[in-house]
Amino acid sequence: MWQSRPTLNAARSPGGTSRRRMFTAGAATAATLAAMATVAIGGSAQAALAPGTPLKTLAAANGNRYFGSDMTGDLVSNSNVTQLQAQQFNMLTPGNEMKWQTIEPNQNQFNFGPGDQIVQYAHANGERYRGHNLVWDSQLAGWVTQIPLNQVQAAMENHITKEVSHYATVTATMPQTPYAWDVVNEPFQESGSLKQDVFFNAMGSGYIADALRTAHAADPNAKLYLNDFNIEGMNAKSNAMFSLAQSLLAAGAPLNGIGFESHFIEGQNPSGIQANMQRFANLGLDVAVTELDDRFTSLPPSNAGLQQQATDFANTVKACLGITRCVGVTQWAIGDPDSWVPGAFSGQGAATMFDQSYAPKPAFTAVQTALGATAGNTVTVTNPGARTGTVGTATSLQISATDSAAGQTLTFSATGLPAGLTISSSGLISGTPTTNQTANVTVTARDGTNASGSASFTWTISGGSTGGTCHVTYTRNSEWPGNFTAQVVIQNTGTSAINGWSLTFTFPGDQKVTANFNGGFSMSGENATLTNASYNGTIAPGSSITDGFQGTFSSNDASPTSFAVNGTACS
Ligand code: 9MR
Repeated sequence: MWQSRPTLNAARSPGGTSRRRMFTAGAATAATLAAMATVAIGGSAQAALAPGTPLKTLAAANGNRYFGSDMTGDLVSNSNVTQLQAQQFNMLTPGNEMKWQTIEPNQNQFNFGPGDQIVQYAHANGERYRGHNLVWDSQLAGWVTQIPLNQVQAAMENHITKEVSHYATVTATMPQTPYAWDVVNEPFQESGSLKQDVFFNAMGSGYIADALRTAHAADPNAKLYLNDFNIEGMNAKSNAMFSLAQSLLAAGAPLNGIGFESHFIEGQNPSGIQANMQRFANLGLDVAVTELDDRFTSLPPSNAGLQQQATDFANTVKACLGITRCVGVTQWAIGDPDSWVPGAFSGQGAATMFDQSYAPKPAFTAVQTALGATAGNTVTVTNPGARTGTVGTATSLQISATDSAAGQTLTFSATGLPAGLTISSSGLISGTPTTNQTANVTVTARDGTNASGSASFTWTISGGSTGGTCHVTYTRNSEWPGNFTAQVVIQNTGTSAINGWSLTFTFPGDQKVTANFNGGFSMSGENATLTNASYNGTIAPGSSITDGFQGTFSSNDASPTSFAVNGTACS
């Protein structure tokens, strides 16, 4: 059984428990070493690289997801570690360098150097990064708890604005903007009550919406997350997070995702991770596994224990793969030597996919298998054919599928659904379309062995406002090998409100949208469609909204020049 960890916070040293960074020789087996490339570094042979297809490649091929790791400044110059990191992972989370204690140690004195170093590492290796974190009761600068309570809101807003603006501005030394921010970290007690920290004491529960709005104003392109541990299964704490997410969305707060940290104990994964994460996804939120590890409570691990750890890792990754809106998985370390666990839980550890010598454990192979392999089963999705719908009229469609193997439970997901529609894990698409568009929908059904099948069809929605005239400004704002981000500003130059928008344009070359930071998207050849999210669909006459997206390209990076909103060409 999973045991809750009410002592996790107490066991941490907020001042920064030092992480063990020892490099011990020779823990890899002869068989493992034979299968691995050995790389000469600084004159010594180091088994630094893992065999087979890298996790990041498998994750990208599996619904365009990422596979990430954390990274700390002391590791950036350690090529033994960075080679493995860059080989396997393509999303970074700074372990400590963007926390309040580091960024603003004294009021209004900002220290961005350590965080910038992590971003530069990410950029140099073609990786994106998640900003971690803006508001947390731990690793908080001491002065925040000493100023009068009536000054805390201004201090929090100033901290968020300065930090988020710094990282949202691309410069020669700050080459890349973040994919996401953990805006509020670990707000809950195990009971599901909000922690009575300085932010709660100053502002009540409203500090969370205020923090999200402040971050959104400073960087409208970053996905904004709440992040917590022990919310992976259904329990009082995850129920509280679910209620909070619902009320924030109802209030129009710019919340885009929930991070499920996933600090597990070997053999004690909670049940129901996928169903729990799916209910958040059904709210229209992204979900992510943000800090995965699976620790042994006594060392060294037995072979049976390593097999169980492999099952734990694979099951967590499969839970993510079963959810369309699960954007990726991050392991909280690169390997066991740089894990936080031994520093926080004496005598415990071995919590990652790579051992004390950075050689892959069974968990690594199991995750590779979960990400890519099938057991030979064939899943066939029945194509419902081209469909039509009307803005404002509720609709539903049950997708059906068959599996060549008996006894498999199929989990459904979809990409490119018309705005306003969602799919349940049992394949029921339902909702009320919000905007005119021709959506290119792909429905996927996946079984317990990770075998999957898909069907694609168009869904044409009409009957909505065509929104009048519009003006679109397109700015390509960052680029790294094969990837770019761009900003689009849609201005309503007409006299009636646009209620729900679908922005269409054609790339001049081989470019693809891979993520819309504030809404949905679909691609058909070079034709791109961006659609609104729940919170940015209305554009009053004379006003505008700003959206951004990430894309890939292979050679032609020219920007599109013609745009249409809800089918009407813009100036
Ligand atoms: O990995 C971080 C470690 O180096 C620090 O000592 C520790 C202090 O609390 O924080 C670690 O990361 C935490 C993360 O920021 C939030 N979730 C729990 C992580 C492990 O404590």
